[in-house]
Amino acid sequence: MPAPKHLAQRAAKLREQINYHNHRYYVLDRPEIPDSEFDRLVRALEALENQYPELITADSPTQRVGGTPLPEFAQVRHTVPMLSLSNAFTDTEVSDFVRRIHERLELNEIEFCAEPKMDGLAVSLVYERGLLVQGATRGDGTTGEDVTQNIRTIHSIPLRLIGSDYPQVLEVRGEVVMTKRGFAELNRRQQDKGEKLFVNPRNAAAGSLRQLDPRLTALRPLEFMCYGVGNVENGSLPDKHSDILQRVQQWGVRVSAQLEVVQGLEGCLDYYRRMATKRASLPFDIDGVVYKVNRLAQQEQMGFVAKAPRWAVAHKFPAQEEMTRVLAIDVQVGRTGTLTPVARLEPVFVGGVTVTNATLHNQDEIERKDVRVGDTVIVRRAGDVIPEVVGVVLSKRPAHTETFHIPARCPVCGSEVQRVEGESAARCTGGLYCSAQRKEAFRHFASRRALDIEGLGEKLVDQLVEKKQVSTVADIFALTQQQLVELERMGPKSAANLIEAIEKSKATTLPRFLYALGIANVGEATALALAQHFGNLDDLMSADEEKFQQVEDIGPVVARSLHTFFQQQHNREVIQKLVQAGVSWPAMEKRIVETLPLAGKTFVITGTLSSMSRDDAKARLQALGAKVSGSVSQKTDYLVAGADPGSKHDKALELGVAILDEAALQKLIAS
Ligand code: 5U1
Repeated sequence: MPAPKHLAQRAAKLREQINYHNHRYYVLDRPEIPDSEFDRLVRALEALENQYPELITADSPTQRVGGTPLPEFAQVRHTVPMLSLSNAFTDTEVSDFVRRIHERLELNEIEFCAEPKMDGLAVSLVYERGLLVQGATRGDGTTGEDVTQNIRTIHSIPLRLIGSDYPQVLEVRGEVVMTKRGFAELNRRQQDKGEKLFVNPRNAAAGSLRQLDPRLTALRPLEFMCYGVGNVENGSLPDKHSDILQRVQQWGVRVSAQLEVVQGLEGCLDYYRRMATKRASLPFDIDGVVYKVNRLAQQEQMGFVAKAPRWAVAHKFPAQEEMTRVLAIDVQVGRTGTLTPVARLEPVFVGGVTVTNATLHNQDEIERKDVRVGDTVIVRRAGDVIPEVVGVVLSKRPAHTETFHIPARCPVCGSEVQRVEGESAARCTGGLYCSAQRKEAFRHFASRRALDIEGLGEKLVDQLVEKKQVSTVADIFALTQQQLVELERMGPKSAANLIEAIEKSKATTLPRFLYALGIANVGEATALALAQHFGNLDDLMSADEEKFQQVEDIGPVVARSLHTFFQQQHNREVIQKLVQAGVSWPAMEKRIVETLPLAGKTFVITGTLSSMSRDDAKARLQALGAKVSGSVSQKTDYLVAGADPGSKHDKALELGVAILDEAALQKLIAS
């Protein structure tokens, strides 16, 4: 039975609505309705089409994903060849390009259309009477592959153009790309499934578009960005490139939001610099910018050279990826004992600098990428991000390479290396004994919130460690004025002051002492909770992981870290020496936190307090059982606001958090 007229009309209306919202969502990035509402429209159309298959049209939004995989892609001959672009790598080369245009056109001021050069895969889309009839890759510029079924799965490509004033045949050209975020999500999914990871968004886009099964392409987050038109029949277009792109955009095709009309060489170079600074924050990878003479009549006058137009040039950014060879893999020990494998590379110029090292992050990453000494690898340096190895070129792997493993013992101190379950990092358990961790451990030990040794700064620590005057933090207390005077920039007066500060630091508190030890994952709040729970150091040092987990907010990772630290003989010896040197603290009462007056309450402190420092206020609130957090959220009970409180105060007002001034805080503490 044919579909009744009103249902045919309803199907047409639904198609129109879905296409409208699809365009707002995928092309304009301005959705009007929630996803659930959009899904409802699609389901309604599907139901109608199931009941009356004759209502299905080629441009129906339900028909994006075709059914059957292809045996291979058919070849497509481009009606108008798809040209490539000449490249310019320096300002001088751009200046030469502009000069040649001035000479040929005998004009001094040229208008250019400047666009980002998307790092994707060039494709051609052919629309006949507004209907998408063909999608093809660029191929060699003359012949490409017919990827229509795959192209149809890309939501930012309209299956039918909007409006009616388009040419009868319109070929739109541009790049199929993947957003950086889409790429990261795709790789996460690949990793979860144990499948091969893609090296970069461009490879992922190319691989996705060349799937023989369009259902697979449909699962990939691909997008399309138009940069021009090819074959145009029976219809007219504006006489400037920028206006043509604007028209194409009005017909529903996505065009770069960064497109600009600029004047002359200065305008081009200024655009290049602005895009270079924006590059890292753009949603897509771009590898340069393109300048095109804007007026079509002038383009025609310029003509072509070989396979590239004389009226356009790609001004490339320094490459962010290059190939090089792994000479060695070293393991660095960081300030908290984390072991980081680092690839030593044959020097390579990438991202504007010469790179000789790249982080391999951790054992999981090494296994995932299977990087081996001798491998040829792709190194990436994007923006100011530290260089990383993104993948191995397996076809170039030499014979007899070996898989790399993080060593079982610390390469610096020989202590056991532990891999914490659920964490990708491997850690040296050497703690204060490990010289790689020592400088940082000294800095941390002497810092204001730890033992607070005034004058024992970074430079001094470096000298003391390098001159081997101290090997563990306990040695600080054996330093003499004579030893200190011999250090650079240390006069008798400063040496005497430092000795006095060291002496003064011996009288501390148990939470400060625990924090000063620099145990992995033990910050100030954890140190305080530990001190309050155990009350003394002996009980704490003999606790097992289970006992540690009984402390509020301590989970298995921190418990393991604490237990491991206190089980190491050298750490116990350092602690013993510190106590022997006179480091001491007043006895602490064991506290059952739940019984304290401010238990369960979360405070945030902001602004300047006049009667005490913020640290003091924090310590006093914590002593009453409160938690003190650094930022205001729904979980905050009170904001303590001193003078000039700033944005935390605004946020607290917004969330309806109770605000205490200094007087109210003092009253609370006193009561
Ligand atoms: N943005 C942009 N990319 N791109 C690539 N424009 C552009 N134009 C091209 C190519 C190959 O070619 C035309 C100038 C012919």
